[in-house]
Amino acid sequence: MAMPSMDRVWPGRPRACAFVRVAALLVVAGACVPGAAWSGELPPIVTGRSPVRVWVDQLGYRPGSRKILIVASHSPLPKGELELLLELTDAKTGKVLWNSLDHPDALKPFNGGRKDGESGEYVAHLDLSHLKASGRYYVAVRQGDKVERSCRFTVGDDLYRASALAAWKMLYYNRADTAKPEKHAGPWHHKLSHRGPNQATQARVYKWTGRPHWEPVGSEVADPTPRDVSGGWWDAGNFDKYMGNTTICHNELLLAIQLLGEAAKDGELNIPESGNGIPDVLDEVRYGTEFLLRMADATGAAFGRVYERPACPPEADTTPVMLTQTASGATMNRAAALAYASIVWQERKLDPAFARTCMAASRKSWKLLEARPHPWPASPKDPSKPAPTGEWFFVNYAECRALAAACYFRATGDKHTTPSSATASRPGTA
Ligand SMILES: [Ca+2]
Repeated sequence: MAMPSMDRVWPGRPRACAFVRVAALLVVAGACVPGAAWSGELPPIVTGRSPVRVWVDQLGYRPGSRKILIVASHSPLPKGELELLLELTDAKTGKVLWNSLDHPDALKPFNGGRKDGESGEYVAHLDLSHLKASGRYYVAVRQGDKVERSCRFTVGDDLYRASALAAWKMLYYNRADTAKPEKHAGPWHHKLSHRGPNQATQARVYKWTGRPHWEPVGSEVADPTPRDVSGGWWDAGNFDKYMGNTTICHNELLLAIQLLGEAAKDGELNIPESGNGIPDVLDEVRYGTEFLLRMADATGAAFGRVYERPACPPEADTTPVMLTQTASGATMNRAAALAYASIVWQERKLDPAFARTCMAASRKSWKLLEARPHPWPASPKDPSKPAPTGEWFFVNYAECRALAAACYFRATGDKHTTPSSATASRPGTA
């Protein structure tokens, strides 16, 4: 660490004499003098009501990356060390490694020191890019005898790994219609849900009453055929399973898997499929893929939404699971998603039979759409547009059609599997 520079001052502030600066340091440093015993107690963390807040990237910073922390206040930020001292502190030892008194240029006022129009705060950037040693740190904020601290943050090479795996594991927590044992789900464990009579394995199409997309589809059964639409991921706090949301998430996860390549490993997520020799991220996506396989009738026409009533714990709900009617938008979304899944499984060479199953289901939906061109059901007011069926939204039809066609071409190399000029000219198609 560089020695304190005594000839540098805060921007715009007259040069202070060395005595004043040293005295100020001793005053504001309070009990945190070098050599003082570390009690292990951390200062209280800043809140939105703290006079001066320091916000950090809680994911952390790589050793070689820029490290810009945000200093914010509802009042103009103090410009003198007599009023404010920021101390970079080792969170494990309590040792102060660096302070703003010695490095006043590290704090750069934002917007010329004027109030920031968007946040409504006075803001400055604290540049700690010099900090390259891996470890755990915080920034103490000292004003007079008051001391608070930022959230702790990490500097390290692999700091994004834990957060990335946590993001993937979120999908497991959102799995629908299954039990989640404590060994996989921790405090969010629960028993088998939505598997009773008329639930996920016996769902029926209901007549949509026009209610919002997070509410029950309706009260009147439109088609009494029981259908297994179990699996997939609940959308959020509501337990709907939307074709649009599922497929866009599913497809982006497949892209992530392609980009990860060999970096994706088995046993990374602590899920039921950990240890089966298949990368856990691919196992997780398959939970969605298998749901999409179920989300169609015998003709390949896909349903737009599954409604499951939310409950806590999930198994407490015993009410019927409801489907919206089949729609061309859902059908193309499904065709594209299954085609893409087939390609990724072919690339991995881990389950050729599953790859073929996905491709066959996709092509069936595609051929249905060739025979029954989009959109259906059509809007009574404008037959060129689809009628809403309570599904919420679908992924762009033309984009999905292009994705499906690209996957067919990738799989076969046959240009005749790509869209014909006749279908391409139809309304709503690419
Ligand atoms: Ca696995």
